[in-house]
Amino acid sequence: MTLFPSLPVLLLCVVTVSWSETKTCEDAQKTCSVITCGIPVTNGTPGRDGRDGPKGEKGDPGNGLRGLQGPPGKLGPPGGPGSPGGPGPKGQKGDRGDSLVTDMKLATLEREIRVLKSELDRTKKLQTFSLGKKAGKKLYMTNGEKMPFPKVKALCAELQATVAAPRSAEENKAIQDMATDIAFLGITDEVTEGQFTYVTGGRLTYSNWKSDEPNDYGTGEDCVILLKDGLWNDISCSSSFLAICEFPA
Ligand SMILES: [Ca+2]
Ligand SMILES: [Ca+2]
Repeated sequence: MTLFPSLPVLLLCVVTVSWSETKTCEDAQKTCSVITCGIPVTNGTPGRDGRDGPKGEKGDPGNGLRGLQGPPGKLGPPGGPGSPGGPGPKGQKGDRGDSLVTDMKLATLEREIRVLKSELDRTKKLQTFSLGKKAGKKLYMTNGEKMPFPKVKALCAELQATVAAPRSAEENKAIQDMATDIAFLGITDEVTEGQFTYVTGGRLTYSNWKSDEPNDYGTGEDCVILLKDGLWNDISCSSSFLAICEFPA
């Protein structure tokens, strides 16, 4: 009884399908609630493409040729100041600064050099003299030259010596022994006539005048010579006689 009322619908549905094969199953289902659409028909048009799947993992680097190196990039911003470097190596010792002590030492050296130079100069001049005669603490030397008394004084002064002036018989004998000729003595009365003194100053402590001398003969005689016999005579200072100098020994 239940199948009967639906039979006309079923039949109608079969007829409808057979009559129009182009009818879609969907359409059939709208009208046929019982019959399934299992009847094979021609394939339909492909459906729309599905949505993109999730991103895959990064692949391994390819083995192809590397591209050409691109141009250098823009200059980057200047970096910040670096940390301070370590201490450098120790420098060489500098010159000595100008100090008062250095200046004083330099002045002392210069003074000593001047003294040495003077001593050397004096030694050279002494070498021109013949070997002198020593009496007590005095050394008498001569260069064998004859000259006026002013020149004798100057020569001895240049040698830092004085004109020979005996203050005792011993010294008088020493000068006499070395004198090769009549020589000037370092004695005059140029300051006060008749009052003989040493050129270096002071009244005579010893004299050995020849008889009748000094006589200040002629226009005047203010210098003294030692004769070959050791006696003294006053004579003109402008006359030339042997130069004998006296050095402290
Ligand atoms: Ca005189
Ligand atoms: Ca005289």
